[in-house]
Amino acid sequence: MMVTIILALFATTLIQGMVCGAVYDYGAYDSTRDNFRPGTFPDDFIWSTATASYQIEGAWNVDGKGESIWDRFSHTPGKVDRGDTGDVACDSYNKYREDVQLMKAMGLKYYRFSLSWPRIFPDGTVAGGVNQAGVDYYNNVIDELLANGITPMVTLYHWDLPQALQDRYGGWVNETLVDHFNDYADFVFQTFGDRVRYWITFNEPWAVCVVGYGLGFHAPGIQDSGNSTYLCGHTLLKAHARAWHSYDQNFRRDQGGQVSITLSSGWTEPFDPDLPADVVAADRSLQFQMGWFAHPIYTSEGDYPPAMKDIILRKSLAQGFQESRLPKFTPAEIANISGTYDFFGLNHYSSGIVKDKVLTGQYPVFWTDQDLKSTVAPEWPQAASSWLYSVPWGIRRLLHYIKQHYNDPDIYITENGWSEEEADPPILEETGRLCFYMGYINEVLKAIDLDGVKVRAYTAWSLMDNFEWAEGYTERFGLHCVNFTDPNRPRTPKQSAGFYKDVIANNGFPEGAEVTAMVRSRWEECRGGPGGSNPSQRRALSSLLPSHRDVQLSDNMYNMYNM
Ligand code: GBH
Repeated sequence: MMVTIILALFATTLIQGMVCGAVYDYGAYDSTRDNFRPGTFPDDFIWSTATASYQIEGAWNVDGKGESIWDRFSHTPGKVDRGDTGDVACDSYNKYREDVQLMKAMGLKYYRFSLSWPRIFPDGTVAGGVNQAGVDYYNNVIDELLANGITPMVTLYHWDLPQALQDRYGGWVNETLVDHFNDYADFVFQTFGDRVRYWITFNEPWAVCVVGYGLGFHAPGIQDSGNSTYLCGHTLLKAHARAWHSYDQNFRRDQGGQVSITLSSGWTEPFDPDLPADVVAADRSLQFQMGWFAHPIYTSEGDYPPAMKDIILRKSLAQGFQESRLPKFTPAEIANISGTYDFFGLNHYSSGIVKDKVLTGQYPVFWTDQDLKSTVAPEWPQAASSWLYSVPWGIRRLLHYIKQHYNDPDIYITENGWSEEEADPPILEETGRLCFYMGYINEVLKAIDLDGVKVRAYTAWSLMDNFEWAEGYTERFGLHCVNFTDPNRPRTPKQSAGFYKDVIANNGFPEGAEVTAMVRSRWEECRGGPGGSNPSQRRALSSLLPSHRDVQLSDNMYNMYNM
């Protein structure tokens, strides 16, 4: 182990000069990092909450709706925990009026939800015919929101592809879907655009392609990491750009709305900020999460991030491929995709710590393409979801990174949230979520006030407990609890719903407000975490590393160094 570290330190001095330009100022020693900052958000700041069609609607085969890939997937034994399905979910197909009242009670002025493509076009195509009952349903939802003073923000694709398009074309690996998506987008702009001003084409292309077409943990369940993953991303970028241009050319003038995409990214911190290789690896990790889609859309040079192009080409050739497994855009395509945004939609939840690590393998795999190992710090509290840790300052750094790298866009945080386990009786005094929202919302305020990031919206995921994809109903992200064993699916506010309501009412944390006093009184308690299990090993390793590191080492990291 010593040898590895000494070699790594030696390599550092060699490449130091070369990578300086790429080194990001992590603000690692920023004294404001862990302190609560009172203050209010800009006057027109948007407070929102979000859901997605398959996760809440139910009514999977009702009133002419077509089958989606998530219907098929959840009905396939072994794909979802306990065999849970979205057949009924929160029954929002029938209970949307009640949902709107929940939002109204919290003082929400915006709601982000998604349309089920196969509810509108049962076989995914215009030629196959429109399902009027589906159109009526969304008209009702939109009208009900507006009647209650709530502005709709609509996602066109939150993962429920018409199964017919999967069967006929193989789904997103096939570029034919660009046309079909454009037809669908055109129809919804035309049909709902008189009342909807905020559109999101795709929710999290990363998850669609990595989890759906790479790992296969999500529908359509294809396991082809490192090939289909990139083909899928290629199609989604083209489909997004095509729909954006359609809106721009055909609807923007009359409707005056905005169209963008929502990307998900964690924040990544280098394992050792003094090792340039780790700093570059942390950046590379962001490129494989966010840059993959953000670089083509949000930079003026467009195209995939250079770091991704270089490494995937190198790996592909070493594996005997004739060319890179990452598809190429033509110059015309690059120009066509660059600039297709009106804001930056961001879903952010968690952070990681990244170490540079050469990974070799005969087969193409999205993960080994990245040459890094990722871990977490022991003091980071963990949610019920295996991938979710509370690292409030991570969101501030990520927001700052987006400002610096992607043209200082208006940023709409379209999701941020925390899960607890399903429990009987349900957990309504959920300290974990309360602490998460306190910390993250306060860091967003710092990003606006101290870093000048143009954050325009904050959206809590989720309005209520819902179908958490492959985890079914075992993980709960709601501000409201939903009882899924009761046919009426009653909703009950959790403590965090009351907290969010107070934050909205005060537009943040003004001095003198009750909510501000409450946050102050619980701030220290919220910063505590469970801690790691093997402190002596960590100390031993810590002593080998720079003393000013601002995260502790987890056992996981210790193992990482030992590999
Ligand atoms: C969001 O994705 C989704 O947009 C939303 O629908 C969902 O309910 C919410 O998160 C909570 O999960 O174990 O390798 O399969 C957040 C980003 C991407 C995190 C997929 C979990 C699964 C990783 N998610 N990821 S894996």
